[in-house]
Amino acid sequence: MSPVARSDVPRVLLVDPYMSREDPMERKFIELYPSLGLLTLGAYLRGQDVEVEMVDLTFSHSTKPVSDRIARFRPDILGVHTKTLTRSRAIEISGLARQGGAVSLAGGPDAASRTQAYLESGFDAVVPSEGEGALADLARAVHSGEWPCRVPGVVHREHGRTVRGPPRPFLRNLDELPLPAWDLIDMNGYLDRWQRKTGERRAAVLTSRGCPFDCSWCSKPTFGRTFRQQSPGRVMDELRSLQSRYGVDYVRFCDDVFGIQRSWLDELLTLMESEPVRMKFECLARVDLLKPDLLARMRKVGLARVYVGVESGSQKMLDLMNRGTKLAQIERTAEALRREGIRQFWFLMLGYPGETLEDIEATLRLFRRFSPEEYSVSIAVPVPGTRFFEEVKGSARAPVPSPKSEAGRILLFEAKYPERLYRWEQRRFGIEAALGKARSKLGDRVVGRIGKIADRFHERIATPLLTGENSKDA
Ligand code: B12
Ligand code: SF4
Repeated sequence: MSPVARSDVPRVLLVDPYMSREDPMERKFIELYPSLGLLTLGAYLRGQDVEVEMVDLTFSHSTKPVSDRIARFRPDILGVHTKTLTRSRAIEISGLARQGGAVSLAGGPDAASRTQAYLESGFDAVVPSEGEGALADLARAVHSGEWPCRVPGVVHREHGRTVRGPPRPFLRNLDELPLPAWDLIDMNGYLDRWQRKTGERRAAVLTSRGCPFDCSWCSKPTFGRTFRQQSPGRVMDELRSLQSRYGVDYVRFCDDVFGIQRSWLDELLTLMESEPVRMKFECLARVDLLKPDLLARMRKVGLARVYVGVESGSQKMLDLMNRGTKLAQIERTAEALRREGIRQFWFLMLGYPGETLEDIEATLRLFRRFSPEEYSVSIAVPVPGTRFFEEVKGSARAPVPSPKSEAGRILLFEAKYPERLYRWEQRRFGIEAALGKARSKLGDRVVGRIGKIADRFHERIATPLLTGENSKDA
């Protein structure tokens, strides 16, 4: 593009290409939050004298808001957040940037995993890791006409070649990041929607970046196994600000794993106990970290729901996945959550290599025993960059991303059983959940009998039919 200065300061237009109406999971779980990555990038850029605007397509039906904004704002850079689910839309938007004379830049998890593919599909550059410093430097370079050039943390295409800028170290102190620039988007649109659905004004907060654990199927392309966290005091500032500016009364802590360091969590809980920010909250946590005494304390300051990565009811499978958790810890946590009256949302996975019908049965038994209020059972998705992907890539089945594959509803590799078996097993969890809910009305005996009939149908009819095998296990 031509290096014509359009204003005194660089201009960056950020775009979230996610459209909720295309996401099957969203329709099911009604979880909508704006991208904290983009809002933090926006706030950081403002602090660096970069003019920034954002188009959030979450509630849109087309990409027209992007072309309209390019025409009006005339950005130097159009920066797109990427997830696998939104890849084709992101590529479409890079074309709009080209037409508008802006440098198209991709960042976020999908572009980090498939940097080369993004460059070959039309993006001028990719930031495959932490974005703040890289984007600010790139904006200055483009605005002053130095582009294309090597910028630390940026990969770009030049004369058909891929050129990598020098590596850029991660930000050392997350407390130095400004509060997310919530005013860049229709924050009240999200909050009003939540209020209509739940009666609460819900917002997302992030207290850390990265995760030091090493589950074999987990993709962590941007921050890898690094881990940094904000101080508890900084977290309290963000909560107070959300409450006073937007009337937020419920927060989702979006960290990969909340409260990895016990001393940090104790300090945050002490602050929450002593200060008047009274909010309900939810988080995703690991069963090995959620000790019962901790849960009781968290409940008192507002913990309402916990997402638990249970994954499997078979210790063999947990070990194969390198989860680092024990069945006993899952049981202890599920019991403690129930005792404290905290809702539990279980993540479960089917089809991981090595899993037999016996292992699936063990997962179903565990599910039956605790009847979590909410759950999601996905068919394992091999994401590039993970050990799981490496293990099954020779038998990959559907490389094209689609909402269904992303949401773990179709089988993407040659697993032990046919896809139809896993789809049926997913339904069995649905039946089990419905029976769990009906227990209070129908009573234990009736529910137990229906459960037995369903089990018999599964064993004698469904399994042989769907696997083509007669024995219970292979
Ligand atoms: C919180 C969260 C959510 C929240 C909020 C989503 C949202 N609006 O962003 C909820 C629960 C709604 C959610 C939903 C989904 N999520 Co989610 N989610 C996360 C989680 C745990 C944290 C995201 C986050 O805030 N990170 C912290 C910020 C600071 O990091 P960041 O977003 O990556 O941004 C930094 C860099 O990547 C970079 N960057 C990002 N964008 C850009 C753009 C430019 C131009 C530049 C230069 C840099 C840049 O700079 C940022 C700051 O340093 C991540 C896991 C993770 N650790 O990232 C999964 C994750 C992003 N989600 C994932 C998925 C699959 C989904 C869903 C598609 C699930 C589904 N429905 O099937 C939906 C999509 C919904 C949506 N709105 O996009 C995957 C994406 C994998 C992939 N390759 O696509 C992840 C990586 C989890 C995983 N390991 O599988 N999610
Ligand atoms: S699944 Fe969760 S605990 Fe495991 S590595 Fe990924 S983010 Fe960390």
